[in-house]
Amino acid sequence: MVQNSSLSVNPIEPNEIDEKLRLIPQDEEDQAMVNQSAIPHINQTAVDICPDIAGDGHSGIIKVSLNDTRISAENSYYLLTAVFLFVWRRGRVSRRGICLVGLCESGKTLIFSQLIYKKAVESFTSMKENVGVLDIANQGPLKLVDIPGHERVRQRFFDTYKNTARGIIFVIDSFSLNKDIRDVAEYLYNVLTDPVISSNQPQILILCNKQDHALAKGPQVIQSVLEKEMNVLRNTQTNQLEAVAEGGNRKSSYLGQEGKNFEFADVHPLRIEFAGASAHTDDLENLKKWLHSVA
Ligand SMILES: Nc1nc2c(ncn2[C@@H]2O[C@H](COP(=O)(O)OP(=O)(O)O)[C@@H](O)[C@H]2O)c(=O)[nH]1
Ligand SMILES: [Mg+2]
Repeated sequence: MVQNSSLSVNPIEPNEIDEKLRLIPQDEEDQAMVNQSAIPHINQTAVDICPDIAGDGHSGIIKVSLNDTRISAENSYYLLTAVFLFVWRRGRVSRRGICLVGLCESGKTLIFSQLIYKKAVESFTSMKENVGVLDIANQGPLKLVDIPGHERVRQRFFDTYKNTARGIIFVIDSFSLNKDIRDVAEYLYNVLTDPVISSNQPQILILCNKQDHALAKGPQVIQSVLEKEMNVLRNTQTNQLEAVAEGGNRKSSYLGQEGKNFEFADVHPLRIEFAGASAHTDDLENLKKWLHSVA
């Protein structure tokens, strides 16, 4: 159970955010990781440092004999793997953003203000993002970004912040889902098939907000309703893609597993979780637990 006290939050100016995020000790972690990785020793017999050759003035020449120079394919493989892991982990460690996305009126800004200001702040439909810092106890700060849901601007803001996303919270209005199901599924489909998201693999939480509403659907029902809608959408999108680019690499953009109905569990390697919340009653425990696990 995440204690409220373990997740303290501060509204903060954008330039202060960068200052705070710089405090994360990335280099130590990276160094530890490289030390632990399986970089093989360069075989001492393969490369000899020549002692001074009397009279020729050349010292420290690297003498390499033909038999010994071979850096084996295995060693190259280990070295490349280590470099790749180093670069990948460095990218992952430096990604400290959490993007709040979802349709207009789903409750993103109320969630943002409950987490950052610890109170409900009524907001108007915004065309600008809100940015604040969450301090997760023992795990460092996360930069929370509330991305406006308006169709005209949301892609632009998502493009700006998606590269730094360590996690994405997709907020759903659990009461009005029936009415909005098509739009919700389309937006979610776009997020999940985004090449940057597929490549960086941030953790994804589908947050079923407004659970305080008497007619709200629970997270499990929402998951199955969404899976059905995503299935329909995937068929349409796949058919369109095939029509446009015959012979193209369809698999790269295929969401889930081919030959069966769409399930969130099949969207490898993304980890997608569902949880309920009510920003209105400040019931955000599931969200705080998730933030803790992501940080
Ligand atoms: N009943 C209820 N209303 C909520 C909840 N979260 C947000 N709202 C209301 O839904 C409306 C839209 O919220 P807002 O945060 O502006 O949504 P956004 O457009 O996604 O940023 C506002 O009137 C909020 O008070 C909730 O958990 N329960
Ligand atoms: Mg808003």
